[in-house]
Amino acid sequence: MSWDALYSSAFDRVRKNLGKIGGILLAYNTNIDAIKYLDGNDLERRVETVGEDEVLHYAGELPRMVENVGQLLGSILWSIKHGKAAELFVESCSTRFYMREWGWDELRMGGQVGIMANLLGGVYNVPVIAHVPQVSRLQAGLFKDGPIYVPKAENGKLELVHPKEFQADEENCIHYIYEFPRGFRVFDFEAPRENRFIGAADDYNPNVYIRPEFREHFEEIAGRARLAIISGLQTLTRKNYREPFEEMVRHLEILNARDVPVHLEFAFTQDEIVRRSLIDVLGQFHSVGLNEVELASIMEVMGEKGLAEKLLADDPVDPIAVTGAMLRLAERTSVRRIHFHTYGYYLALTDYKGDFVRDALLFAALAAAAKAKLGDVRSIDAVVKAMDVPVNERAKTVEERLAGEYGMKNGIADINGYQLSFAPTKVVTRPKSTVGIGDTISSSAFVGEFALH
Ligand code: 8BR
Ligand code: 8BR
Ligand code: GLC
Repeated sequence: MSWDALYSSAFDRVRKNLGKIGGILLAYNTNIDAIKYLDGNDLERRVETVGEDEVLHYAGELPRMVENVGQLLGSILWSIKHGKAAELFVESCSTRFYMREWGWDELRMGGQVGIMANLLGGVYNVPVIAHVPQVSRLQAGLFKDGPIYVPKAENGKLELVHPKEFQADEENCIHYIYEFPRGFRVFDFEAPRENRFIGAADDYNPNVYIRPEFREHFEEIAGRARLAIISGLQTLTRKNYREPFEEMVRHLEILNARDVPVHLEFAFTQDEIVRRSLIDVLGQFHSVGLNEVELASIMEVMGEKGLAEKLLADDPVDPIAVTGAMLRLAERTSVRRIHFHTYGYYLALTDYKGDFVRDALLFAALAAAAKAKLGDVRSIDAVVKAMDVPVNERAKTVEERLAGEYGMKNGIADINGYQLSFAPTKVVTRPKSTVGIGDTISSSAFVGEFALH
């Protein structure tokens, strides 16, 4: 069958079965994304006002966190220069005020949980229970209508209500997202690809604050879930990770005792100690989702420097190196499913077999193309419209290498008792924005797999 035919049949079958999945628990990070599409002249003027000496140093090396406006502007330049995403905590009040004054073009739902809740609940109509660290009016208003719930505890009794009905006036957790297109120019820098820098003016998500409703009523909350996705651990540091980690492991144990498969969305985790600790608990998850930078960062702390380098050497990323790294990770942790995504293709390594794994990847690629094209996916019909986006040409060489090395056919191969599934993706030439595509991919594939099985 052609890839277009496989795409179309995968979409139809996932769509038909989404109603059968049941509740999905999403924890822990939700915030408000204030998106600013950068303007080169404006940015240069701002740098000159602060003074190049205060700024340009950070374009060469990111600070650990943002403590003044010079560091903010320098970090934005770092992202542009490298074409890389970065996210830093903004501690200083005056810098938070500066970002607010600078303004935004668009307010959007942010955080892995928020983005996935709107997609799964608001678009796919699958019931979700979301952890929202702070329910401000602005935050609540960004949730789509649909079966999206947050736990509310009154007199020790738990209720599930839509965030708009939660009616609390808690704080705003705002992440300022500075987006730039490929080729964006400022001073002597030119962005090699589209991306963004994120300044988090938020005291809750970066510390993985877990609400009392979740701490006190987790058994009951877990009782409503058939699947779970955990995210938001990436901003923890060796200084603050122990307490939220302990609580997360308790949540995992409860979910595992109920046979609820849990997916970990592994975003870029700067702190090596936190990264190691995540690898240590990975075996308690059913599944993990990551990109090439994240996989390389894991190989590095596992002592696989050679593999880590290979993962970052080529474009498109060498699929044989990816498979080798996924096998190492699966053998080390016993996690049952590893979903890798990169620009142009996805791979999944599972300790179980079936076409449904590949078909869920194809469904996810359609959702990602819709997200890249539109910024916000409003309905499942917008997803099917992404069928028009052509399958990435460069994925052909990737497919040929997988066929040569592992005898892959129709995107499926057997390796050392595992199944390797492949999907060539649809890449949108001029994406509206880049934030949240990874979350769309991982949640659609994970949930799609259970819709099909
Ligand atoms: P993409 O650029 O493909 O989105 O990959 C994720 C990136 O996260 C990595 O390349 C890495 O640059 C980046 N990253 C993040 Br997010 N936060 C970072 C930080 N504080 N320091 C360095 N890199 C960071
Ligand atoms: P991360 O931020 O976790 O790297 O996720 C981004 C993913 O989005 C990439 O792995 C890539 O598969 C996908 N993606 C990007 Br970036 N740009 C895209 C585009 N223009 N069209 C479709 N998918 C895209
Ligand atoms: C991180 C950021 C958040 C953004 C999300 C997108 O969680 O903190 O602002 O919306 O990534 O994936």
